[in-house]
Amino acid sequence: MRDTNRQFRLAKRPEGKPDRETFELAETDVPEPGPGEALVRTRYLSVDPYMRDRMSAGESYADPWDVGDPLRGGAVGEVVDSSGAEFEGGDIVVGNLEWADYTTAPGTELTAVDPDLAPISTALGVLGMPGRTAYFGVREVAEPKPGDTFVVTGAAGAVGSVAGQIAKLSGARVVGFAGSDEKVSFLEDDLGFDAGINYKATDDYRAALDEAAPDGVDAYFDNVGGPITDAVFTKLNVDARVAVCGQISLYNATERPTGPRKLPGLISTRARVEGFLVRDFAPRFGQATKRLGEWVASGEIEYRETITEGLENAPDAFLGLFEGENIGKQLVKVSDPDE
Ligand code: NAP
Ligand code: FER
Repeated sequence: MRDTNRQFRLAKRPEGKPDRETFELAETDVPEPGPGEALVRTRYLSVDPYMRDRMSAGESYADPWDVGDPLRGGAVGEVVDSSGAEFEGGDIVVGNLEWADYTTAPGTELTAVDPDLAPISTALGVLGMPGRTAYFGVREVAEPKPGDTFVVTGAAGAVGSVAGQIAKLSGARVVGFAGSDEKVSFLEDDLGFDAGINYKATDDYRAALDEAAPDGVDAYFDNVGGPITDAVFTKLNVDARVAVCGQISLYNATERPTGPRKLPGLISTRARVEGFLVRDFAPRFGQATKRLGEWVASGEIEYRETITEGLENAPDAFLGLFEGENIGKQLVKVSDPDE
């Protein structure tokens, strides 16, 4: 148990790309749980692309933080004081916690994690929000069929790496865009993708697709947007489905981008382009987590984590998402058991 608490706050709203100045680390007292609340010691916290949206004041699916607010997000922790909450000391829980050593939270907003089922960090990745996003985005929105060509961008990341494997299990030919040769070999050699494209090694995404997806694209799971997506749109087949999951290449843009300019093609293809939020599937989260757990246990789905050590390095872990520094789920390890 630490004597004091450390907590990251939003120091200022970023213009364009956030940097270290966006964050402020404050020392506070360890908070006291109120009635029905638990005191949770953070073990792992998740950094996610959507947090960039919360740093800006504009309208978004994600509520903006105010300057001075503690940063928050998905985290796994250990209950150290359960006064009033239905948990016991030592229980592992997942919830929306502060980027801090300790957070108090209503017991009703915490979910138990079974440490015997899988490493507890997976509750933030393959068996957590990103895994569920891949599960519903592929099965309910992109809907790959046997023999289809399925393309995913951000393919070596938390969502993309799982989405591609689920599409593969559906019998599709799977092609992934990622930002390094190391990531492409992860896709092809470890995850069983049919082809990977290192988009940083070429400007001609259309030519890369001509080679990797010679029969065109039937299902597209878009995590990044921008020029790669423009190129994929030119390869869509009749009745293709596009699942708009994320647009990370645009999250730091200071001006609203023009386009997409590839919409005329949708007339001939009658393709469906559909955005989605994982929360829309909340009533079925249990089903998704169970299925993902079975796939992980059987080895049909593999997962990777990139773990940054130390709460003080959480900003670097977050900023690294925009530079492609992570393979698989980016996490921050905040404490060890028995510390
Ligand atoms: P992630 O893919 O693990 O990390 C982000 C990755 O994006 C980086 O590793 C980087 O890989 C890639 N990237 C960064 N800048 C890029 C650029 N300019 N162009 C192309 N690729 C770029 O993150 P994640 O948590 O799995 O999220 C993936 C996407 O899904 C994000 O867009 C996120 O907002 C979205 N998402 C949506 C929902 C939903 O409910 N709709 C839920 C979760 C996540 P490279 O090395 O390949 O560049
Ligand atoms: C993301 C993570 C989560 C994201 C959106 C969400 C578009 C939203 C989830 C929800 O509210 O259901 O990176 O980017």
